[in-house]
Amino acid sequence: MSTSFSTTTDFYQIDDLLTEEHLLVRDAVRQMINRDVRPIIEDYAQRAAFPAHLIQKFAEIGAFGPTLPVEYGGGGMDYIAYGLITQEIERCDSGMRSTVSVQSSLVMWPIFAYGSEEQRQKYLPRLASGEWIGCFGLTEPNHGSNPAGMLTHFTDESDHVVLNGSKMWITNSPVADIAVVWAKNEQGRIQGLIVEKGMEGFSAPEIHNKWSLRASVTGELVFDNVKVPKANILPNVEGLRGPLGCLDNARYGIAWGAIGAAIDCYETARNYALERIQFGKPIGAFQIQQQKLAEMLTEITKAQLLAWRLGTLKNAGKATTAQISMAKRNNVDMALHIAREARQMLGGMGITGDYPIMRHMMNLESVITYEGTHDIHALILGHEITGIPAFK
Ligand code: TGC
Ligand code: FAD
Repeated sequence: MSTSFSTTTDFYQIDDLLTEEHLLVRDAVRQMINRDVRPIIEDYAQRAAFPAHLIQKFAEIGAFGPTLPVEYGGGGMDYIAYGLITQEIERCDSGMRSTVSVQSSLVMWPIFAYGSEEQRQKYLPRLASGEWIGCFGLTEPNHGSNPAGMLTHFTDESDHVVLNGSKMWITNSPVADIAVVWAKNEQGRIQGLIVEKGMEGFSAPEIHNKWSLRASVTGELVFDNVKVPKANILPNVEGLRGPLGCLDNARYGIAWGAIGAAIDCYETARNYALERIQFGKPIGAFQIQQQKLAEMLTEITKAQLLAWRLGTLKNAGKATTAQISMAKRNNVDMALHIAREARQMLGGMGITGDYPIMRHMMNLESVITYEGTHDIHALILGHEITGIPAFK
């Protein structure tokens, strides 16, 4: 049935492709976000403060480890459900989605996929319940896009190893109880270690003065002769494929999350365009503003289809790194473009904290940079297309 006036961002009826469980999960997250996060997030972002009390709320709705088995505290859900969770959270704030992405995809997932049974049992239930918060240390001050060049390393000292080096730009590091850290062994092979808060020589200073992800806490990880028990080394992976495997999951979640930010900007702009009167008419009556809205809805719809199809491939274990790169790259770029257009549609009001658009826009500058920059994802696709790696 056609309507003359559409208020939906489910323009292609993608909800019809979702199961009852997907819809229940999405609605539960949306409800919690609208009740507990939306009313406070702007204030936290303005003060550059991390709303730590929300960790418990995220745990209660099952946002930590939703795809992991129930026996470890996970949700036993599929990847579409995970995508819907990140979408609903990022609809409110990318920084809050970051907290969830890191805990689920970059801390719990590697412990599950690469860890020993003892490590799974020790860490996963506590991370799922929000008792512990984790962070993921791959990037270094001089090795961002090229993590293979990392300098952080450890030496073998019988029952433990000694870790030295530093990591930079680490989401959640100042508040984390554990850090999954990627470092080179004496043979120069990359391995993952679980470093715990309180280990001597380990510190996690906060990075200040961010104009982006202000409600998310970011820091460094510094290792000065830290003695890490060998039992804390992830036994089942070696090489860059360890951390890059985690990134596949987190990038997938971001591809969905960015749609949430785009929808929030689009809906804000649409509502404003219908209310704001200039030249005696709502600005939404002018063709150029209608064109902006038409393009936004089109791009959101395309991004939704990309994410949904990628989710079905992921559920079938068939999603490739290059497919994930395409979705992360496209959807974040799409969201950032919509945020900039929506900001303009609000005129001067668009730069204030009375509306969420400027916060989304600034947040998305980080999202388009972390988990592989926009350019690096183009190169991953270029490699796939030509067989020639341009980053070497
Ligand atoms: P390359 O030679 O291509 O590969 C090295 C080894 O890794 C394997 N591999 C993968 N394995 C699993 N999953 C993937 N996605 C994989 N991609 C590659 C590959 O088969 C090979 O294995 P092996 O066994 O033969 O050694 O690696 P390269 O050094 O040439 O680098 C390629 C490049 C540039 C694409 C890669 O380094 C890259 O993706 N760089 C971007 C770095 C990045 O994304 N950093 C993110 C840091 S974490 C973060 O930002 C968290 S923000 C979280 C938040 O707040 O939400
Ligand atoms: P660089 O690698 O120095 O890149 C600078 C520019 O050069 C970019 O435009 C890039 O695209 C371009 N470039 C680099 N190499 C090439 C090439 N071969 N060809 C063409 N162009 C190239 N990391 C973690 O490990 N854990 C985290 O939790 C985490 N959280 C983050 C949170 C925030 C808020 C931010 C901003 C970053 C976070 N990061 C984290 C780090 C993030 O992954 C890196 O910033 C990102 O990978 C880029 O690295 P870089 O900043 O060193 O930029």
